[in-house]
Amino acid sequence: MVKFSQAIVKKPASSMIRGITSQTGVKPDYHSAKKQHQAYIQALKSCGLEVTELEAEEEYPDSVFVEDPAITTAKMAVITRPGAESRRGEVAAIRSALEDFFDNIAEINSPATLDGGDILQIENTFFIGLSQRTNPAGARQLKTILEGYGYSAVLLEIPEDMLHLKSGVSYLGDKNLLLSEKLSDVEEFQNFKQLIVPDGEEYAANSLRINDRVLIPAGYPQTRKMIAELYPVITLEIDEFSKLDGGLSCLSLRF
Ligand code: CIR
Repeated sequence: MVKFSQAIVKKPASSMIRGITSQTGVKPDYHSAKKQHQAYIQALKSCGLEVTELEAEEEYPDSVFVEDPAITTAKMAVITRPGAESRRGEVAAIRSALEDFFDNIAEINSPATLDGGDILQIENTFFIGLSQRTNPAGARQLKTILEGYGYSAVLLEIPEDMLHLKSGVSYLGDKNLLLSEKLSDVEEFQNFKQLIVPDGEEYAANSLRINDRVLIPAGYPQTRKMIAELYPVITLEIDEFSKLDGGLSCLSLRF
């Protein structure tokens, strides 16, 4: 399992109440989101990470989801071109933050689009989800970049009702793949031990292994039990971010 020592997060902006969401009639509460975000940072620290906390960017309501404008690996970082137009400008602040840590920074260029939420790293292989946000040109550009650094990359179609690949699957390490039933038939996922999240707990498929622990969202007891049999877990309240279709992985870049 890849070991992490650093994380980058960004404070939620009060404009997050206007963030993109597929859900009707829900709006996050900014004050509660700030508390949940602080607890998230504490959890990252308890996993041994040094956390760089970027200032909020009011101009970009979804900018708390720092996973989407970049991809970080042990060898280099990639600045993406987010699929949602309202999020394209998020890359500038992320780039300058990453320059403090990475000598090699590549970028995805127009007409390609790609969101970091579609990228699942399993050891030296990167699975790239083709989604509403990541187009084939984006996936191909990333594949070429990654192969240039000795990684392999595999492109996958994801179901239309899934925002990102990682909305439906997380790698827990030791060949354990936590995933939604909807992704269980994917050919490339057959060589893993599949832990399928039960009906009604699909959101918990976005859990996050960091070093020795697994962060999981609160409110999904069956998934929690399944994971707790394998790893120490940290349960986090994250519902203000789930109202914007975001999960635990979306809130940080880890490397
Ligand atoms: C969006 O629709 O772009 C945000 N509201 C949520 C992004 C979640 N990010 C992720 O899954 N990596």
